[in-house]
Amino acid sequence: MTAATAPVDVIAVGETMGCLVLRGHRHPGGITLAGAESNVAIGLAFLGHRTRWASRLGTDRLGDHIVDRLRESGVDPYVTRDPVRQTGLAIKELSPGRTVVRYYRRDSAASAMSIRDAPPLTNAEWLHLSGITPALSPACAELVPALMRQAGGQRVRVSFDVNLRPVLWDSLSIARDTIRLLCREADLVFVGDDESRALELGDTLEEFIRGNVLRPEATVVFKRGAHGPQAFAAGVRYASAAVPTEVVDLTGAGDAFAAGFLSGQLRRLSIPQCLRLGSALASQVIGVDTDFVDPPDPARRTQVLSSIDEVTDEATRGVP
Ligand code: KDG
Repeated sequence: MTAATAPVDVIAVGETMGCLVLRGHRHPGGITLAGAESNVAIGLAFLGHRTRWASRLGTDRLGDHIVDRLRESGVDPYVTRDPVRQTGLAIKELSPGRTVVRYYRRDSAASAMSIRDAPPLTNAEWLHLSGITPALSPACAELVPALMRQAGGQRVRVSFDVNLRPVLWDSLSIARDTIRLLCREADLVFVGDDESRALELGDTLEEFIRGNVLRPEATVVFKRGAHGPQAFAAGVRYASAAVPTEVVDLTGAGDAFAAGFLSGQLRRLSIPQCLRLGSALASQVIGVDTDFVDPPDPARRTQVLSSIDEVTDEATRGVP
C-alpha cells in the first residue's frame, strides 16, 4: 500500500458505488463500479498518472470489491470503512439509445464523509471534486468547500465537475446556489451545456462566463456533446470537435473527458490539445457499458493509448 503522503498527480474525493448493468431484464455481467470521481481517477491512472481516490465504504464485501478493483486499475485507494453504514449501489438499465440509473445510496457509508476522511493534500498537483458529493448529505455538502479551501491554502489546484444529478438534490435552486459557490472556488470547471441550462447558468459558454460563476483566472470547459467542447482560459476562447463514436452508454463520458483534459494539463499541453485528449478518452467510454475505460482489457488499452499518442505527438511536433 502506498503511504497517504506519497506524491500523486491528482487526488479525487467522492462516493463510489457497486454497479449492476441490466440489458433488458438480464444482468449479463458481474458487478462493476460507479462513481464520478473514481471514474476520473481510473482514467488518469490509465493514462499513466499517479492517482489517489478517497472515500468512505461499508465494511461489506462490496466495499472490498471496490478497493480491489480500483487498485487493479492503478488507483491508490484512501478509504475509511464505516462499521454501521453500507456501501452504496447503482443499477444501470440499458436500452438502445437510453440509460436509466437508479441509486441505492441513501445513508450510504460515503454519505457520512467528512474532512476526517480526506487524505493530506500536500504532494498533490490537483484535487478533483464533483457536484455530486454536496448533494449526498449535509456532511458531504460541508466537505466539498472545506476541501477546496484546504487545497487553496496548499497551492493544490482544484478541478470541479458540475456533474448535475437532479434526483439527488431537494430542488434545482438549491443545486444552483451550491454549485455556483463551488465553481467560484475552482481553478478548472467542467460543465455540460445541458447542466448549465438546467441550472439557469446560461445556454452558451459566453452566458456561463458572463454569469460571474467563475474566478477571473479560472479555466472553464463547456461540454456540448456531439457539437464538441469549448473552453475559456486566460481571456481566450477555444473550440474543438467531438470524436464521432457509436453510442453504447453516455454515462461516465464526462468523467473520461475530465481525466483526458487533466492529463493534458499535467503534461503541460495547450488547451486545444487538452480538449482533444478529453474527447479521445470520452469517445472510448461512450462505446462501452462501463462508466470508465476498462484498463484490464489489453486490446482496448492499446487502441486508446494510440489515439492518445496521436494528440501528444502533435504536441511534440508543435501543433496547437
Ligand atoms: O458520471 C458518471 C457517474 O455519474 C456514475 O459513475 C455514477 O457517480 C455516479 C453518480 O452519482 O451518478
